[in-house]
Amino acid sequence: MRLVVTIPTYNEQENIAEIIAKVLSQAKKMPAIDLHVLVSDSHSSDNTAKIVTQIASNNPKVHFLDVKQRGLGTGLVKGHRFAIDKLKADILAQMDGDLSHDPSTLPKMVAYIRQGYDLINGSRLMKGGKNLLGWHRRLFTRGSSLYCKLSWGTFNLSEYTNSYRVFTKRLFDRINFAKVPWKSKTYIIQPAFLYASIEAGAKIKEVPITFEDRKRGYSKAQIIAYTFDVFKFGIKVRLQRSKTFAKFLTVGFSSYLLNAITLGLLNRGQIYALIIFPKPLLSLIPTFEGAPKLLFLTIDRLFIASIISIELSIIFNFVFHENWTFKSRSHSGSIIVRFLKFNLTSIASPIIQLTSILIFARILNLHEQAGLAVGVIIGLFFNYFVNVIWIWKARPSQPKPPATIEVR
Ligand SMILES: Nc1nc2c(ncn2[C@@H]2O[C@H](COP(=O)(O)OP(=O)(O)O)[C@@H](O)[C@H]2O)c(=O)[nH]1
Ligand SMILES: [Mg+2]
Repeated sequence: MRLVVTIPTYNEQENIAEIIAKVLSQAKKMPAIDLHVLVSDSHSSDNTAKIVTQIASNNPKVHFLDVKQRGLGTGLVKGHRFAIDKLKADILAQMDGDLSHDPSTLPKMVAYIRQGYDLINGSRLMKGGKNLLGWHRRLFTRGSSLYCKLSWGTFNLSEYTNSYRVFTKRLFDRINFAKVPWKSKTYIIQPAFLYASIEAGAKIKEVPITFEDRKRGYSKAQIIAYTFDVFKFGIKVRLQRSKTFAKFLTVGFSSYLLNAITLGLLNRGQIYALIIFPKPLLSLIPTFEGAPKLLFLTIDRLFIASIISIELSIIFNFVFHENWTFKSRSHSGSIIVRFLKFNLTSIASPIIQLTSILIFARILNLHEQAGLAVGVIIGLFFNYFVNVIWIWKARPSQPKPPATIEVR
């Protein structure tokens, strides 16, 4: 059985020789496996190509492919394609070329493939896993994993944005790449490939891994653009998966606008930066400095304005969910009870929003509107799940009519 480990590279001249040697040294732990390494390079401007072709010319187990264009997705997808078509791989693996992934985990991952799994996902977030990056990168990893979990509805997977994976040729051939944004310049291929594997019905196993920060060279990750792509991808998945969620998002977004406009008018007399009134509508309520304090809360204009605008958006949400979003779901019991339940579950969302507004404004010294926007997104997912589980439940499924017999 042939295993090809694809290492995508862009300017890894300081690391590439060492990682190739370390991967090859795993061969003795996998006697039944014919281990090859493929470096899939995006036309590096440093000496990566030169170093690898040199190694490859002395070692038939090492291969080099120049995919010409930039992009991690391009490097990975074209690399795996080459591994299947030209190198006749049965098992495909991928790991970073900067020694962040430890090759000594490979034999364990391959063993799971041989037990019948289709995809082994290296996870920094499960028990035993470690992520040794700086705090903002750790925040990205955790945040995007939580977001993917919620937006895809995949609660059995812990990690989404890591690249260390092993999978079968059979799985790769079943993936519909028309639906995978693999030509993107960000690393969206990582969650997107995982999602495509789930869609293809893959049997997935996660194994804990330690992610070391690179010691040499530089990171090519563009975290802001990547975050944006992860967000977009989650929305796309949801829209595909459920029209109800699309309606829920529309109502949520409209109620966010209502919330933001109300907050702006009450607190500043503005809609975002647009000045509407010379004074805030709540100008009689003092701002932070002159406001009364209650335990750890300051009852100032921002606080009162937030409460009013949030409450207004709850009512707006309920009216639209009742009559539009969840119209076709079960409406058993009285509307009053549903409204009370909705208010009760809605408490979590404003608490999340208020906490977010206050953290942004008071601790991070950022604009309260940014805090509201972040709070709304987190609150939204929370609310959706509580709504469909508790308030507007699925209708009990109708027994299927017996299959009709075709008469010619
Ligand atoms: N083929 C290819 N590989 C890339 C590209 N960008 C990054 N990589 C590789 O992807 C792996 C992870 O990239 P890195 O910059 O370390 O990102 P980080 O680990 O998320 O900070 C490394 O092996 C990079 O050389 C690219 O445009 N093309
Ligand atoms: Mg790296």
